[in-house]
Amino acid sequence: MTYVAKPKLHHPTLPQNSLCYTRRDYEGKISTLCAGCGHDSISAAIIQACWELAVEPHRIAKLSGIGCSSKTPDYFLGQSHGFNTVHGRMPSVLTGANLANRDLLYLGVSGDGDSASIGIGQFVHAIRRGVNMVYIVENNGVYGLTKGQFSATADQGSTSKRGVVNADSPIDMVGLALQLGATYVGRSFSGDKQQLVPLIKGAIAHRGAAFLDVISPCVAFNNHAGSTKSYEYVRAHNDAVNRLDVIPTREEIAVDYGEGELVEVEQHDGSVLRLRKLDAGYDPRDRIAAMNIVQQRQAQGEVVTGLLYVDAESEDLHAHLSTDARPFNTLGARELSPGAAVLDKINASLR
Ligand SMILES: Cc1ncc(C[n+]2csc(CCOP(=O)(O)OP(=O)(O)O)c2C)c(N)n1
Ligand code: SF4
Ligand SMILES: [Mg+2]
Repeated sequence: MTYVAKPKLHHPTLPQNSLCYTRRDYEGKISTLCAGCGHDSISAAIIQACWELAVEPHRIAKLSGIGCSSKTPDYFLGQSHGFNTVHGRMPSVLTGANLANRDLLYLGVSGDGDSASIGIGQFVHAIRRGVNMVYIVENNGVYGLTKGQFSATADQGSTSKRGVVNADSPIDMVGLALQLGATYVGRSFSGDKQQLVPLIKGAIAHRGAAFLDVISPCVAFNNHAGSTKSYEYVRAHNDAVNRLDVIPTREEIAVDYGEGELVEVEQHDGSVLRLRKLDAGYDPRDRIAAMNIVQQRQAQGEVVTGLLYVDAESEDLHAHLSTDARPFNTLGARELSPGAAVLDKINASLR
């Protein structure tokens, strides 16, 4: 329970990262989610990724909406900045925070209800504007918090726990993100930490809108036969196109792979995304091909996972708007409020 505080004492032999922090330093409160909920595994993957990258916790801002998924930021990165918005409104609050201070790493955590139903208008504009962020949708196909109604990502023909058939067409968040211009797009499964942790690390290193659709089974309302978001269904239909390693700098590359099995993409910060191909013909630098394969495999009932698309030349909203690089909290009163004369000049220039 959240009122049970975690002990602060660390065992002295716990492994530490380059900042001398243990994984415990990236944890949050004790989770109140149902035992076995996929969302808890995603929280564990976020903790692992931030610990491995040795991100300073005070450099991260985690934002969410409303839902079981949106509660999870309470359970990780307890020493980071946090903002729990109104249902579906996380993207605009994140966009504003990012514009005010580009020095933080923005982590948006949401659910399929939060982002594909009530918040879809917010989601699409944050993605198409290229806000520099890691946007994770913890996708279980239902509104878990309000007791399991179908969400907009539930597959047509899938059944609820009580046997009701979903007649509506699903929204595919990955297809949407690709179409909207996201520059880093991945899909993963909460039960595959080996795949998910590097995808999150790559997204953190990426400059621009990085989107991750993570299938995350709801054990209370959507883990039965007939659901396409259950542990069993996703394990049986998981079609990974590649496996990702994130190498912090080019020098550190040590592993040997056979020729033709690798794609390497260098990101702005010098980190290298090293992709081992599982699908020989798949090139994650081709947006149209990514859109095609996602649609084709989906029609066959498969769940395509991995790093589906990356644009190494990506730009973010600040570059589009040519904003001042200085965070607002470093500016003085005169710069933030330059007075009526300056405002008159701006107005005159627009007449
Ligand atoms: C404005 C508003 N409308 C409706 C609700 C009720 N509500 C709370 S959470 C939720 C859906 C959450 O679903 P999802 O984002 O998929 O999260 P999950 O619980 O499945 O992780 C709804 C409809 C609300 N809190 N606020
Ligand atoms: S209701 Fe579903 S989504 Fe919510 S905590 Fe329980 S298993 Fe997770
Ligand atoms: Mg949901």
